[in-house]
Amino acid sequence: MPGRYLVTAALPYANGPLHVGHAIGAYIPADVYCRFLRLRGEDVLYICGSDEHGTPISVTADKEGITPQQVVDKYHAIMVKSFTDLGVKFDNFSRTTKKIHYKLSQDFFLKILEKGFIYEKTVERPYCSQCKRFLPDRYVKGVCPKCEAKDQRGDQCEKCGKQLEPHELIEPYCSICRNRPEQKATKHWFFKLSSFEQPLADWINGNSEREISGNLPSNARNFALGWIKEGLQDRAITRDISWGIPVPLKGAEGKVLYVWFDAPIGYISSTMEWAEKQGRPDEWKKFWASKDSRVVHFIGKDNIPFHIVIWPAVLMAQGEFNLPWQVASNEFLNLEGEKMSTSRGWVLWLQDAIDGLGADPLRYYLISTAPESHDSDFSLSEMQNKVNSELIGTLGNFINRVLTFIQEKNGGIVPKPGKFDAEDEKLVEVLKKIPESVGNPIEKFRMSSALASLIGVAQQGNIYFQNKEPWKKENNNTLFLCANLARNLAIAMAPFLPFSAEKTWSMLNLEGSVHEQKWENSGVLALEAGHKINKIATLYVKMEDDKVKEFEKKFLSKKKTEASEVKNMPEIDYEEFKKMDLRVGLIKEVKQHPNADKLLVLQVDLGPLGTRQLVGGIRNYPMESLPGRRIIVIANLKPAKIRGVESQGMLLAADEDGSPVLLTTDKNTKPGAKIL
Ligand code: B3M
Ligand code: ZN
Repeated sequence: MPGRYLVTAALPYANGPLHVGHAIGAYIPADVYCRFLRLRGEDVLYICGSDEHGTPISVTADKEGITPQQVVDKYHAIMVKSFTDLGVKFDNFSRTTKKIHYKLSQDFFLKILEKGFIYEKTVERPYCSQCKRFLPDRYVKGVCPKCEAKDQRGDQCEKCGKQLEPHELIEPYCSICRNRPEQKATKHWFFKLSSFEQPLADWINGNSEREISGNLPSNARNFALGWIKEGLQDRAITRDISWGIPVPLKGAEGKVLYVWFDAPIGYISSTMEWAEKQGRPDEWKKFWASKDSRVVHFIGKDNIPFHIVIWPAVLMAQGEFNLPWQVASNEFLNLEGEKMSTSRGWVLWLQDAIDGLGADPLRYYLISTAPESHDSDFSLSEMQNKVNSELIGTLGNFINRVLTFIQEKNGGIVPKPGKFDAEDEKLVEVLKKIPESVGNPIEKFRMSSALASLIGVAQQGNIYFQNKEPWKKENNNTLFLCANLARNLAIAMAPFLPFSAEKTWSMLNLEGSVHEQKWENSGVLALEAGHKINKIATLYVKMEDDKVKEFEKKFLSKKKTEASEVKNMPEIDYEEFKKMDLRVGLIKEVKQHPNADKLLVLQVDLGPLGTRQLVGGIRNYPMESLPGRRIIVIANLKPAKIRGVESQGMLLAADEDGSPVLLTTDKNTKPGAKIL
């Protein structure tokens, strides 16, 4: 009987484009897994969606000067395009801002509350008196209490992975205005995580009655068991921000569910949405509420705490849905030997990589270097080598060489074989073993070994073809077997290289789609004598040096160039500097720029110089927080029109990762005071 699998990949935050690390962290391996399971005839759903709540979204909205809704609409669309172009094929890609998700998340909350695992408590939380708001999660930064790394966000330390509550940070500061927050009382709802230490340990060790899970990867298992050993603390699952799912209770106005409470519920609500789209609204139950279904999550290692501790505990508390059967947790992908960092700009964006390097070659390289058991590295020159020698030189070469030969020397007809000799038999053995040699590692979530096996088979094919030298004397057996091997490779390629597998299938002039075949049939001799193949097309384009250089210059060396620009900055002498008239200004009034979302129009008191109108790109500051602040102004800059509004000078701000931070004075200096 076929199995049933509900496969998910972490819901990406819709607050920026995806980079290649995201792609290989979850989406590609889950896609390989699902395509493989489907070929094997299993009942499988690949479910995902964008994660559209929480401070990751609202902080981005503040930064870009647009609304959170505009942020998620923009990046949801960008992500969908990248997934489509990369051949990552979901059965449903939902959004956590959908009604169905709001309802399910609120139902989860109420059910767990009713079961006594959620309670209310008034606690002190960081509050910024300057921005006039509480500072949950990413609104506050400081030193990690565990590893002492600086500038860590209030939700999780990037360095050691520790889950944090904002008030635990040492030397906290407001991530928007850098003010030191005060502590202010506020009411929140807490999830009794502490009640689940034993059930979680049992589940992780595979001793739980409710689920099988002895096969969690060791990185995930060790982290979770270590955390449980330290003792699990109850956690607030509500927040004081306006962007999110409202807490469905009287007296909870202005509070929303914590994004990490609602996001994993998105796996279920997205499945429900899928079922509705099928016109069979109850169909989701066979995946989530049936003993014979396996829930498999694919995630990056930073999401381990949530998927192996908090999410299963929430599911246990709720009680109606399957626990994860497997949580395939990938390590990180570095870029050219350095840790990727969106804020520092050291990333390779997925869309740039797909457009510049091609979807299948990119999938090939990423899978072959997948960070499955340790961090790995994306290196463009390594990609060039691997793509040219393995993907093209071995796999592509076998298929193209064999099919071109049949086309040119045998009129495109697969010949009738005679009796096989020992070498023929050896190749038949290799061919018969494809379903296991490539399939078994996929089942064990070892996608890179599976891909290496596939290349190994193509390599055997090349050696055989070369030894047989069918160009010297006619050899029907060789052409027959190689044509069959090409067909079987197309099926075995399909999970990894969906586009070129389909292309191979159509060159072979076979019916239907390669993605609708049976995996076992990659191990049989199914192509019959007399079959006529199609015209040959090139499967892959070689990665030539000049193209690679161009790509590297455009997308990778930018940061290096920026660094060298700093080094080569020209010096100026004091006389030149003295020409600048810098003054202290006092902000009187602030208005939105009529023609530009990201700009503000300020009336600034410069004392003896009078009131000046300035246009500034500081939309990341809440408007109401600005009047009364002191800023530094270049007072003798020639007035200029900025998007139709005159600016009579310029305010100074520091550039923190693209987000301006205002320069101000140490004391309440009088307006117009000169900067010495
Ligand atoms: N959005 C974090 C991330 O994108 C988060 C995952 C949610 S999975 C339920 O890494
Ligand atoms: Zn602040």
